[in-house]
Amino acid sequence: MRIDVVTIFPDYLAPLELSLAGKAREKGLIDVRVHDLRQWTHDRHRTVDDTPYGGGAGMVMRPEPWGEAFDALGIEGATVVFTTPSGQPFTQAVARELATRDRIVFACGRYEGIDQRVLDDVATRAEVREISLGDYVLNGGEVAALAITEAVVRLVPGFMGNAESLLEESHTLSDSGARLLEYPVYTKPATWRGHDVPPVLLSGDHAAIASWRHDQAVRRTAERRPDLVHPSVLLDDVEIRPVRPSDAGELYVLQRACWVQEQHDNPDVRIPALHETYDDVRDWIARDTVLVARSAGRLVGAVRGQLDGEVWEIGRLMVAPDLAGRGLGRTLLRRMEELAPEAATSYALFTGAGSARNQRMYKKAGYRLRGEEFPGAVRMEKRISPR
Ligand code: JD8
Repeated sequence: MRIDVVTIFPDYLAPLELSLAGKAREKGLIDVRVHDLRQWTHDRHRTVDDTPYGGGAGMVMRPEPWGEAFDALGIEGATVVFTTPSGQPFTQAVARELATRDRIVFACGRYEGIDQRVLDDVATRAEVREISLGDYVLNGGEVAALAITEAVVRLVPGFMGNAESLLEESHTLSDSGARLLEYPVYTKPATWRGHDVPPVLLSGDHAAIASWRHDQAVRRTAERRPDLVHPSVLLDDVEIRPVRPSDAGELYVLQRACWVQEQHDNPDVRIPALHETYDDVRDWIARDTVLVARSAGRLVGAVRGQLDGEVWEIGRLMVAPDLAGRGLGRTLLRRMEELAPEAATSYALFTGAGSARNQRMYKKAGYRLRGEEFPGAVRMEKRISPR
């Protein structure tokens, strides 16, 4: 693969000499060339920018130097990547795509950007990709070109010593189609500053180690990047169905277990769920709309709904503590919202004033705080968009 980088700050790309890309160059796997755009200027000041047509702050990069640069580099058939905050988000999938190219030319802009006619002209004789490193503003395109080059080069066949390890990485699709974040890693010593390595990793039991690592990856992904995976992957063996009278016992026990944390977070609050009797539970599962979640024969979650006027009151949303953080709560909430009768115009629920994690989840689901439900508990509501 040949990579050309055009920039007014060639030293910015010096890191490509080092690290991974450096080795790839030694192996002849990639040929990286960095070019100073100013070599394609002809005035004493080697000018690459001018004032913007239509006015406004800052300067715009002139088209002529770029045009001459691309002419000189011969970009026919190449993939020309303009790194720009208005580009397509860069992802591992884009990296895999670019890694199939023979020739990539990075155009690193500065100032307010490059005259648009440069991109329009290049598009007549090469593939143009406008790619953004992320939703934040940098001062130029060099950092993005560096990062994209590293992410692409390491996917070039023959580059990674053990291609095997590429399969296990974050953002790499696993067999079940899940894109899971990495599990935590450890090395010697087994105890460091009083911190022990998780015993399972010292057990030699590879099945247990693999299961522990998967659990850790699922937990991290659900907590840090729920957007990455389809809920079904996190809950691949969970069945959600309407409650049956036979669920009452388990539900009563689960309710007690799930509200212990709530009591910890709200020590001075009298929490109704912890003061209900078994018969109370049997009464409301007979009266209300109730969904339960079961996994491996165990009741692991539940939620109820009841109509109060035009408000679909959602409550008793519970997830077995050992399965928290996998998106089951959000899935149960969404499923109960879907069961709201036509007459309902809003959803409402309440949680502990001290239950930050719950409130965060409800806010992510579109609920907004609506004052006190009772001492120590906050009410949250969400309008139902017209159906
Ligand atoms: C190229 C000029 C600076 C941007 C006025 C600040 C990528 N993820 C990313 N954030 N920022 C960039 C990026 C910024 C650039 C250029 C890329 C060329 N600037 C401009 C518009 C607002 N200044 C980027 N990839």
